[in-house]
Amino acid sequence: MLALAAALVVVPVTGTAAGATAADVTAAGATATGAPARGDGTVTVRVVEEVDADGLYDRPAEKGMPGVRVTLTDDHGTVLTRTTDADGAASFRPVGSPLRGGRYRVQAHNPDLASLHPALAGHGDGPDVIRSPIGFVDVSDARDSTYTTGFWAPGGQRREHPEPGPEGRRGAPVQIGDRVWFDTDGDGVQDPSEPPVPGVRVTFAPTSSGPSLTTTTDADGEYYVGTAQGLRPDTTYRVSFDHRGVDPGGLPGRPGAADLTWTAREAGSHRLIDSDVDASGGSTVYVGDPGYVNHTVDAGLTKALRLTLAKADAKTRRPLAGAVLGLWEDTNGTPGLQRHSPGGDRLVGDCATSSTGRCSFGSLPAGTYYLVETGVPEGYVLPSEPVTGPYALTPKNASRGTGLLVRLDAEREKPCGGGKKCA
Ligand SMILES: [Ca+2]
Ligand SMILES: [Ca+2]
Ligand SMILES: [Ca+2]
Ligand SMILES: [Ca+2]
Repeated sequence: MLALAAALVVVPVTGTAAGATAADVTAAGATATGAPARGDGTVTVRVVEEVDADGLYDRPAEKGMPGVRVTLTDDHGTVLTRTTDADGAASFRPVGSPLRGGRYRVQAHNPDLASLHPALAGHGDGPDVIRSPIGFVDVSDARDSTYTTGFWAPGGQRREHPEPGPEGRRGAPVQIGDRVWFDTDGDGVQDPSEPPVPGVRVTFAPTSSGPSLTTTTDADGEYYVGTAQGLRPDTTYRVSFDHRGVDPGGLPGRPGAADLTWTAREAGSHRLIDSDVDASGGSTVYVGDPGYVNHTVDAGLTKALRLTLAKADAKTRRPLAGAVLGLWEDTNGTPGLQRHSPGGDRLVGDCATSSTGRCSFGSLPAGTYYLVETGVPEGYVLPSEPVTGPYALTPKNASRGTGLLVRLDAEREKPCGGGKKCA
């Protein structure tokens, strides 16, 4: 039965990826010069039961956790699943599997949500440093990678002589993390090949009173703030991310520093791999009881998008100045534009066309937008349906030059009988 449990399980998500064979992988890996690429190395995931909450796997006192489900996911959403062995280890060899790309997302799934928390993450890169239950590995070019993660029971409820309840947990440390990344495709999700962003300042300011705590994301884009840094349990913090110290030169597409913006918030259904910050890089986080560990507070940077509107006279095609439009972002999860408040979509702002007939909205995250005409120049009429859209903005269609260009026509007022204007 153990052999069966540890067997490779392929969960097909896309037909092409799941249908691929070892031969396909080899063919795709061949380089233009004919020299074969070296393929992926091995990913080893170790899952340990933390005891002393120091962020390190301390053998032999701390044991590996057998029977934990571990998954490896590629950019296409193809997933390989394994179960940890008696030592708490699971090993993946992506070569010959449907996985593609060399950079993968690792997840160890909590086997006992009722009593286990993610273990506190340690700092640094050593193989015995415990990291978040979800993370990222690069095994391209035959690099091997060992990823150590774990779980713990604050207060030792699962140990031989437990001190259950608040007494046992008093003084247990707390920790919040964990990642800033570059959302290349602007979808708000941490895809396996999207790179981390080091150098982002993260500040925790209590909403009541007390000092602020500041840290900076490391080479893996990760940050952790915990008891050792002064984080307090049962406290609400305003968390702000500041990307002004980031060198954007190494990011995909080499965006200018002014082109960086925060990506869509709370996209998808998976809090461990979404972005949690609003347009200004802020989020509110409640730190719970002693022992509380939350590694889901992430922030995605992306290249700012632009929408440009070009307004012209319907008949003469001449650019028209003085038209006023509002831009709305579809943020409420309900298809279509809802302008009521509360619960409606978000008004981004207004713009008025200049003598070129154009006006632009910049610094936009990827998403779905609507335009609403609210004013027309003298001699023109508002259209009977002032809302146009939806316009889907993506890094592909809206990151260069004018961004997504929307052309709208304006109709002149119809003269009433006898060549006079209607009253
Ligand atoms: Ca430890
Ligand atoms: Ca993404
Ligand atoms: Ca998150
Ligand atoms: Ca909506």
